[in-house]
Amino acid sequence: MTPLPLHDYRNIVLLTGAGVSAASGLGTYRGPGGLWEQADIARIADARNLPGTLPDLWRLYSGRRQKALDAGPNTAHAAIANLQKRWEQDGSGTVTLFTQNVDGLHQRAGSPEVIELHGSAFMTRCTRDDCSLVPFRDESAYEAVPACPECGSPLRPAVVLFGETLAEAALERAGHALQTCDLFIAVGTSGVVWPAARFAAIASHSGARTVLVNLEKMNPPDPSFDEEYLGRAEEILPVLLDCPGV
Ligand code: BJW
Ligand code: ZN
Repeated sequence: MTPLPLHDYRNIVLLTGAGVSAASGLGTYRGPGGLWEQADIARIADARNLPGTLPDLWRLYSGRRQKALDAGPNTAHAAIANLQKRWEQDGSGTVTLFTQNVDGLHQRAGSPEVIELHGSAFMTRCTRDDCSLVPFRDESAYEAVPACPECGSPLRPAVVLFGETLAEAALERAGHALQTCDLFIAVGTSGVVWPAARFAAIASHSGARTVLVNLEKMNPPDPSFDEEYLGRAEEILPVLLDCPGV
């Protein structure tokens, strides 16, 4: 395997999923041992079951906060951060990083900008959409559903559940970045969750070279990818992104 000819490209877009954090000890969602295998998780992850699922949602996220805090970024996160910083310094073009992960590990690896499509496990917000409470950074583990200090409604983790729309700003950023990129790299994602599942198709339609780095082939296959590197992101990315020392 040789590094990608990164200097041939001006605008690079990266999309990451749970597979980039696998080497940090955080489980993926799907596949053997994945979070999805746990009983009831599909019900908890669906916004249509709120507010009844809030106690379970907090139990789940209190545990996931602790696991993510105990974990550290791996060489996949480091290689991406390294690329972003190199590009920032020499003005070669743009590198825009979108992640579906909520674990904060890209930030802890030093990525200067991370667009969190599915929110953050470390942000808490009010369940009442018109409440004045500003979502806040929160590492707490809760044993009972906490109440909003502004309006008394229940609080919830600021993550995007099934049936909820992604933040408008993130979607706009994605629309622009995907239409103007000339290299698109998806890493560690099963590619089944929308709207991120469509990113490769949009980038390909815009004329970008599209690359998948994943442990296994997508199922069903996504014909939008020009090439695939099958294996561990933490081993492949330092080579592909040409930062072997990370
Ligand atoms: C490695 C590795 C290593 C391992 N190296 N690789 C029908 C058709 C189309 C769309 C829909 C539909 N019905 C409903 C929808 C919409 C729905 C959706 O997509 N559903 C599909 C499942 C069908 N999407 C939504 O609801 C989204 N909102 C939306 O679309 O709004 C508009 C709308 C609303 C309503 C109806 C229609 C439209 C919101 C999606 C929110 C997703 N939220 C979650 C978190 C839930 C809470 C929680 O538990 O945290 O986000 S779900 C979960 O999946 C999480 C992830 O970010 C997301 C993506 O998973 P990811 O990252 O791809 O992980 P995995 O585990 O799936 O894959 C990991 C991969 O890594 C594997 O392939 C491994 O092989 C690999 N790997 N180790 C490299 N070392
Ligand atoms: Zn409130």
